[in-house]
Amino acid sequence: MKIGITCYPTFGGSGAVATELGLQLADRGHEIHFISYAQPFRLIHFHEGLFFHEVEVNRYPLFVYPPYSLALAVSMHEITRDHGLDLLHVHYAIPHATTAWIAREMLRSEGSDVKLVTTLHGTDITLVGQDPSYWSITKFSIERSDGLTAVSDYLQRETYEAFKCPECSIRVIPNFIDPAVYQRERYECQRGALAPEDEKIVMHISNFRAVKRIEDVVRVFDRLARSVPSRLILVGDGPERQAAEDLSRELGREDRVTFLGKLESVAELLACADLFLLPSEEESFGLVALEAMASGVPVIGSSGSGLSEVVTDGITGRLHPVGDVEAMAESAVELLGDTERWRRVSAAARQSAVERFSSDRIVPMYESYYEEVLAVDRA
Ligand code: GMT
Repeated sequence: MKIGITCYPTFGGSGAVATELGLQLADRGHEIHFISYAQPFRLIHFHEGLFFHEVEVNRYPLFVYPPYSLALAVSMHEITRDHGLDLLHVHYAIPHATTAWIAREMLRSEGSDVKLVTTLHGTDITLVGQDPSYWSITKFSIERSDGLTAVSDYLQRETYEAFKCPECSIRVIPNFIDPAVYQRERYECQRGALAPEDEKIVMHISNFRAVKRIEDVVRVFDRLARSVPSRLILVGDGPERQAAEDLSRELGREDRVTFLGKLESVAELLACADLFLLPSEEESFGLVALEAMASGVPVIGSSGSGLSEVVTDGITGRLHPVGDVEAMAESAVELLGDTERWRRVSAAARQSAVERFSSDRIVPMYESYYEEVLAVDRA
């Protein structure tokens, strides 16, 4: 198949999933065209069967807000036409599903066509898409996609609920990891560079937005550090970073908390971690938790959203209600204070990640879904 993929190319789960999917599909013999304003961050090397098209946005002085969505629609239209794409697969509905719909309409007006598959990732449905300024166009665009996927049952339910579209048929295709990349034994962990030998390494990786509840990460760590010698390593950047830095100083933990900033690849770091914290308000899936699990790192996080489909409470980590930092810290102490229990949970986390979410299992689900979508007209 010839497939156009559009995603947010910057740091973030949806871009990571889209890029890994493109790479895996290219390895399986498909021709993949990435269409976006920048090279996706995990797409750094030449890869056979994979092409990147940068969208140019004209910055005419009249444009206070340069219309990226329109420039993207034009690129999608031209690339589909020039390369004979079968399908456009867009990740994160806003604005990509609307943009792809425009491109498809342009193609139809010229007597050709392309199928449109939208993957819903999270806040495009649970937060941004429900804002009155985006709700109606998000509903319109997802209803007009030829195929719709969501990364968890939770997100599928939220979409039906929020957009009242019982006629939308949403296929759940979970996120995935390459077990060979996220593998504790593969990397020689430079523990000494992160923490003294006798300290446990607690990690959090995100884009530091409010939904991640970074202050809870610091509070859980503060309680843990009272009884277990440990260090908190924070990877990423975003609007809540300053608040987290301030809080760690306020709690007198600044010498135990390290902010590493944004990093392109986290597999090597995860291989050093003893515990991963993800106490988010909501996660449609929690890809980074899956990456941690595949690296043999138990996860402590919040219950009540898609993370419950990734982490099995009591087996591969612990989940507690959002904001219950006391319970999360207690679980962290129990886990890190008992080597036997930690080994058991670490092994179960790796096993569960590989058995349920390995790319070999999930990528073919996308392939068969594409085939189903493409077959509709031919039937
Ligand atoms: O929805 C977002 O916040 C953005 C998105 C991203 O690009 O990072 O994250 C979402 O998609 C990821 C990949 O499918 C999921 O693993 C994250 O759980 C999800 N984020 C939220 O639901 C907050």
